[in-house]
Formats: sequence, structure tokens, C-alpha cells
Amino acid sequence: MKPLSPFSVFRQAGFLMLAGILFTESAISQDRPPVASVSKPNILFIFVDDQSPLTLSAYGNQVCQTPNLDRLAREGMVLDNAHHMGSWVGGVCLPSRTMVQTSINVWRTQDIAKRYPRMNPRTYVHQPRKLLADLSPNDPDYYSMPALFFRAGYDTYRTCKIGNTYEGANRLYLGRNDQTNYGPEDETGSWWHGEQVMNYLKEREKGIKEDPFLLFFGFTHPHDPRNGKPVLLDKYGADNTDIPTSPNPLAPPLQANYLPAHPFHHGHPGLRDEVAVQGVLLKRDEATVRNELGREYACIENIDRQVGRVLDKLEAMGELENTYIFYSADHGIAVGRHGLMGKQNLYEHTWRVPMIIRGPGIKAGSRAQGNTYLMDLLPTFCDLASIEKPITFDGISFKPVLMGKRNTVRDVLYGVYNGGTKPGMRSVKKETGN
Ligand SMILES: [Ca+2]
Repeated sequence: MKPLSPFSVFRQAGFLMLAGILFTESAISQDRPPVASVSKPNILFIFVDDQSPLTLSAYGNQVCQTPNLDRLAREGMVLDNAHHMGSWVGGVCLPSRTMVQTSINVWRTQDIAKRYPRMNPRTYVHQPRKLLADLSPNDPDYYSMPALFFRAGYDTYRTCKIGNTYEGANRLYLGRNDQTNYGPEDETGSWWHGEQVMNYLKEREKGIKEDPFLLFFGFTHPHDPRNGKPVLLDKYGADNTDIPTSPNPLAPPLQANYLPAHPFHHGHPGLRDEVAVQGVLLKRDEATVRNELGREYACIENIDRQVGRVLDKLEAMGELENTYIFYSADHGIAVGRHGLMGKQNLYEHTWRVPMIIRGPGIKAGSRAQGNTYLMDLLPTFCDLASIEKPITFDGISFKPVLMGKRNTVRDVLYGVYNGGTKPGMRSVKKETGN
């Protein structure tokens, strides 16, 4: 069946008329609810690039140290069966991030993901209020995360990487400080993203910002090149440039499903992730893979430190208990499992994503299957913020899971990857559990 564009969906549903009734007034006047919104919860969305849940102690990892994410899990809920839906391109980030910000499914992201070129930091002018004012209900971005939350009276802010992401929504956050940070130093690495959020919270502390907030707290790591901070590289027995020829005993052990080569061709000839990752290239020997794991863990622990800074700040400001915190990644990654390095596959280590949530009404230390996709995040955010769900969403809210009322929100999960040779690969997982 031919994929439906957002516009064709609107037409089929007679949605233009409905949208005219529900949304035209606010689109024209930019009305925002005045005071009632202050009682709404804040949402802090922490979103990292290329991280398998299997790297976190909340999912059984015993080497990578993430005390602040452990705290989130201890004080909140862990979902064991959260997934991204897949990709039609090697840059899995792009459809994934489009799904996150619009709640449309993987096939429909093909219609809009590349509508806008990536931000050029040298020429970019951030003018979200003008763009929001000009948005038509016929435009898919009208129903994107920053636009929906702006109209609901939220202050929206974003920091993340620049490339392979959905620019149609990125440009609509009221505050935006994006930079691509693969460096080992603070100003070129994850600390910089943390510092942007800290600066935002300091402004809020001064009373400059009072509306409830939606913070898109994104990181560039642990996507490669995994240039860890020297002190953390030492801890995990890894080196950014001097790749060992024999395993460093301090490096993380190989995973149980490590293979020196994939048993058959993965279906994507010349794929960057499988042939050109800095420090790895075509090598899959133990020393190289363990070094790369050490670099990955160093990057993850550094992200954890930034999460800790922000959690402590929210707590000191008295905002923590009114804030829903979500931690997830745009997809998982192999890093040696099954002889692969990349994310262009549908093994569990890649198809699944971390999903840890803390917030009002969520039982501390709880766990559920969930059976969620990343495109369910926006409907869940809307549900928690009492924002009406537009008809454009393909995802569904998993608030009932967060509140302990259900274990899953669907029984069957589908995954796809066809960014390489066609027709590509598919995965179906049936897991009941309600
Ligand atoms: Ca990614």
C-alpha cells in the first residue's frame, strides 16, 4: 500500500474542517493560556544518540557506571520492551527523530523528514515565534512536539546535535542551542549540552521564565566517534587514538553475543557504520572491540554526569517533583555484538531502546514491558500535559503503563530496516502481558 502523506491522511479523515474548528484561532492569534498552565508538569526529555539499553545497569550491565541514571530507575520506572520502529535509510537517526517529534510512523516519515536542510550554524537565524505564527494546520509541523507544547503554554527549549535530525521541528523550539559535539573536552563534548540546560535552568531560577517547560535535552554521544574524556578512558581501559593490538585488561569484557564476523552479509554494502567507525574500521578482533566498548562506556558515563548536574539543579530549585523525566535513545547499536558495529539491523540490541521515566504518580522502582515505540513519546507527553492528541499521531500514550494501570500498550511490535539492499529486513514480536 502506498504510504499516506500527512496531507492525505487529513483529507481522508475530513480533518481540515476539524482542524479549522479546533486550532485555527490559536494559529492566527498565537493565543497561549495565561496562568492555568503553571500547574502543568514540566517535561525533561533526555535523548541520546546510538545507545543500546544493554549498556545500562537498569538493563543488567555490570560494568558501565551510571549512578544518576540508576537513580532515575530507582525513583521511577524502567520499560523493558521499548523500541524504535526502524528506518528506510542508513542514517537511522533521521526517521527515528522525525517519529519522536511528530508521532508519525516510519513509513510516513519519508514524506517529511527531509523537507528542510540541516541547520547551518554560520547562517542560521532562530525565529521560532514568526515560524509558529505562520504555521498552517495543513502543515505537519503544526502538530510537532514544540508547536503543540508552545500552544499549550509551555516554554520549549532544545539542545542537541545538528545533523540527521528533524529540522522541521527543531526550528520551532523557543530556545535552541544545537552543536555537534564528538569531542573529548568539555566544550566539544557532552558537558556542553549539559551546560546549555544548566544555563536555561539558571534563567528560570531568576524568574525570567515561569511557564512550565518542555526541555529537549539531547546529546551527540555515544554515537561515534566515541572520543571519551581522558579520565574516563583510563577507567575503562580505552584509548581514542592508540588502538591496542592486544586486549587491555581494564577494558570491558566482550558481550555474550560478540562474534568476530557476522555469519552472512548484513545487506548494506559499504555501510559507513560497518566499515568506517573511527578506531574500528573493518576490525572486529577482541582488542579493538573491547577498546571501542571502553570508549562507548566513557561517553555514556560522561552523559550520566550531565544528567546528574541537571537532576541536582532541578531538585535545588524545587522543580524536580513536578517534572516528568524521560531517558531514551534514538535507537540501539551493535558495537561488536553479532560481529556488527552499527544500527542498521533488527537484533534486540539495536531494535530496543532504553526507556527510563521518573515523575509524579510513577511508582519508584517499578518495571513494565511497555511494548512501546519512540513515536509513543509525544502522545505520552501530551497526555501528561493534558494536551489534546491530534489525529495526525500514529503513536499512542503509554501513560496508563507509567501509572501502573497496564503492563503494555500493544501486543505486537513491528520493526523494519530497508536502507540497504531491498527488500531489507523485518521483525515481528508478539508479547502479550496485560
Ligand atoms: Ca542515532
